[in-house]
Amino acid sequence: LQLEGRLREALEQNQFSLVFQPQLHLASGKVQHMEALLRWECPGVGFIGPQIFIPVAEDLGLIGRIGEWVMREACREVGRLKRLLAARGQPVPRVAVNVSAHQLLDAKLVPMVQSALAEAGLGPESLEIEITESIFLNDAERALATLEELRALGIELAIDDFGTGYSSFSYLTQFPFDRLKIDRSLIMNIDQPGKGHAIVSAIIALAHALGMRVTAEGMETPAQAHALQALHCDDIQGYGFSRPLRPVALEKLLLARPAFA
Ligand code: G
Ligand code: G
Ligand code: MN
Ligand code: NA
Repeated sequence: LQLEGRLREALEQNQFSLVFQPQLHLASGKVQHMEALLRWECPGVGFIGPQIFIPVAEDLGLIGRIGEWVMREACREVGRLKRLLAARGQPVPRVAVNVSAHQLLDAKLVPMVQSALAEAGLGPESLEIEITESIFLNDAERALATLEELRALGIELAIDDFGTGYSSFSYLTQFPFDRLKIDRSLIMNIDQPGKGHAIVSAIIALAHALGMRVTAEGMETPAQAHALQALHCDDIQGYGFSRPLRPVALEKLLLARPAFA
């Protein structure tokens, strides 16, 4: 496959970049979190989505190096923002970084994350790690040990895409998550009366009862935002609040809309 050869060159040739999607904290109206999302601009092809190239990178054994680049770049950018916002007396939002199954089973992950934070001048309170449920199908015990190590450092953990394919309620009691992210497919129908609303309502209540905060993904309309607010969802992420942003645009949004102020 041609994609494979291209992917091998992508890191050396600086073809990766990050965008950041802010999440709106409903109770305060502030941005307290944002998700870092990887972008690959392949010369002569254009942007290729992570849902296409991440699985290829995993198969090629490249995900460790790509994941490390993402972690260091996300921390570096947030460190820069932290200093900029501090000059205005504003705290920096926490950045959520997606970590794949392969990374979680790599013994070098924890020291790598620690050094990424230290080099960026950030504490663990600036980082959240997002993982999808499917990772636990591989080696649940090792995954759990790594997650507990990260959490002991003060890094928050989020379970991503909740409500899709591999959902299992047992993960919620077995693993130490601070946050549950409800998948976009469930948020789409939340403003319609009926089953869609009932399911999201029940997931939010369950997450809160288990001591987790909740982010709704893929909020696109004001009606969805209002429905989520009525259900006491904590944060919302979606095009209806903000698209993923380049660092310059993110900086502008955060300066105009002080977090926690
Ligand atoms: O940004 P976009 O909506 O195209 O992302 C599609 C999928 O790719 C999402 O499931 C997202 O979690 C995943 N993704 C985006 N960036 C990263 C990354 O840096 N690492 C990993 N492992 N997955 C990512
Ligand atoms: O699986 P994960 O949650 O990491 O996926 C995040 C992906 O969802 C990103 O690729 C982002 O671009 C996309 N996304 C974020 N908000 C919306 C939205 O409101 N609508 C749609 N269709 N996609 C969204
Ligand atoms: Mn995610
Ligand atoms: Na998701």
